[in-house]
Amino acid sequence: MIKTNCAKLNTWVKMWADIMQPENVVLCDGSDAEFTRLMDECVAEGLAKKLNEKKRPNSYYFQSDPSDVARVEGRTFICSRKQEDAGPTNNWMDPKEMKRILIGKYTGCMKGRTMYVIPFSMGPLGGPISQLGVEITDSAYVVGSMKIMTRMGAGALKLIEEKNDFIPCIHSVGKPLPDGLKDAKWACAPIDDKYIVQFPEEHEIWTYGSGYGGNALLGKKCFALRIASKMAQEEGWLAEHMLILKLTKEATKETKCVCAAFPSACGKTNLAMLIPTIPGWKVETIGDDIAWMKFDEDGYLRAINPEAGFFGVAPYTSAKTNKNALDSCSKNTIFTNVGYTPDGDIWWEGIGYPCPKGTIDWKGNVVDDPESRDEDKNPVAHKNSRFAAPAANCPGIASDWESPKGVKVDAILFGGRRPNTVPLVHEAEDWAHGVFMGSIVGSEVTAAAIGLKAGVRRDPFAMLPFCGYNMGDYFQHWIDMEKLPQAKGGKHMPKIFFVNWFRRDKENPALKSEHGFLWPGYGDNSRVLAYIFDRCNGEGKTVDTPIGKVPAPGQINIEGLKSCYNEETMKAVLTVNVDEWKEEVGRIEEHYAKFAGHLPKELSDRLAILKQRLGM
Ligand code: SAT
Ligand code: MN
Repeated sequence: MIKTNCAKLNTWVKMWADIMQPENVVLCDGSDAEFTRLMDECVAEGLAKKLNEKKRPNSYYFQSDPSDVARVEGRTFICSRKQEDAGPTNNWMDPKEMKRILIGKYTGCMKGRTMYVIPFSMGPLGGPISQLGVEITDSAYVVGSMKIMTRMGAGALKLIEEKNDFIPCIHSVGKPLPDGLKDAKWACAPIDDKYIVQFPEEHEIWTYGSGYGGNALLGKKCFALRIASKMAQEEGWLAEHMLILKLTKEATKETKCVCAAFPSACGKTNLAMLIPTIPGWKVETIGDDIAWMKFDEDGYLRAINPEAGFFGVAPYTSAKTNKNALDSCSKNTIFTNVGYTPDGDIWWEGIGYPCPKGTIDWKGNVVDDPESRDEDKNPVAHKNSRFAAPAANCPGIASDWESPKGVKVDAILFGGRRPNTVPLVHEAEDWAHGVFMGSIVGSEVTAAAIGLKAGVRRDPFAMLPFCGYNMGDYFQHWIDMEKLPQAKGGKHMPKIFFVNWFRRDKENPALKSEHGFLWPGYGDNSRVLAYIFDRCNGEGKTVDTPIGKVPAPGQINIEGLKSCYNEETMKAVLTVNVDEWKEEVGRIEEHYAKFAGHLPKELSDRLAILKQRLGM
């Protein structure tokens, strides 16, 4: 059994070891040597491949079971004592009942396996916004990934010992190995037997049956979003599904920090690592997925990235779409479910060069004829294949990305993928209006998305699967932030903007070659960031519309863009069409109806203002 100077930890580990009955228990120190040793053990057991040391030093390749390739939202539960406190957007079960079920599953679940004990810190060690946790797991892959994604090991343990406290995180792949049974290449339980469970009142996480991503790396979505969002509500801070970037105007060396929330498939990682196309501006990355924000003594919101790595979607990451992300996985990286090339490197669709003949696909089959392969039906890399890469590898990482006190947040962005209705950028009139914007975030989905009807799929604050309590109460918490004593009168709240890079124009043939989008996106989004920067200084001219302030003509720099993006297209991309917004109001009312009894009055008031302005 392990022996630390944290009595609570010793007792807790002993209790779980008695239940799970592992062959042995190992306390992880987080060293580079430990990482290499564990990964090399996986290689020796046939669970992983070591990548070509010359091409991709200290990096490893895993293939998951085909049934275990993503988060499982249908098997994710918020087990608050009252169902109402989980709210209308979360699966719920009574915590006592859930614990009874899971203790049954956990009993003997680590037979024949090693129990790893992982002390970790979310955020820089000892920082005022950081939090401590300990994950128990029977997966060496999880240990290696946690080493990349969190500050893990001896340093975190020392702080846990000082505090005698931590957030308990329990994980098992749910596949005991009794009597020397040989391990599967990727151990996991069947889909109906997977459990991703949060107990928000106790600040505990219990998961079972999956080894993949957010189901198993418990620092990420389970802790840093679901549990932390609840802690943040209790303590007056924010735990958000947001990237953090730092924008510098080179002429004056002035900087602004921006946090941004987008539903999936909106290019969040690309924005976090953007390389500006306009001269005189620099974007640096602080985080690509999660932001924790707390007021400082002067009432400014400051943000940290609680993670230490990027768990990024691999396909379509290329030198063209996101060079910084590609460079981040040049070494010390774990790849899962991508292709494995004959020279011991990785490959995925959209990496920017053809698939080498003889590559092994994510299911383990040899790709004989890469050219004739149907990328949609049978991709070489699974669509949710991932790299786990240290953030420190990123050439565009900001020098202060690990600042324990965090960076001052100047602006918050919300966005979605909307082919119409929503302009390129508009600005909230005040904090409550900004919260309204966050509450109606959504993306247009096509009927092809399985099981969904076409239309706008709402994903408020991009937190739909990640809010650890009633989402209506979460809206209220956002509203209340500016009124907290820590906000010191709310004078320094960040400005809030809504962006939409995805507006289309069917009428304009010149844009057809540009996939019909009215805005070029990618690095050219720096033009919108530059406008937002100026707005944070009270500069730049705006026009009032029923939905908020949009840039006055000529305010967004379009110099050097292709000729199809001109003043004409700018007018189209910034238009606020009253009829489209009248339809949008109907959809917002439908969306808000779900939160009846928990919807803040400030939000229904804001909707009433919008209706009145639209003449409804
Ligand atoms: O698997 S993760 O939860 O880490 C990533 C995601 O699905 O958003
Ligand atoms: Mn995410």
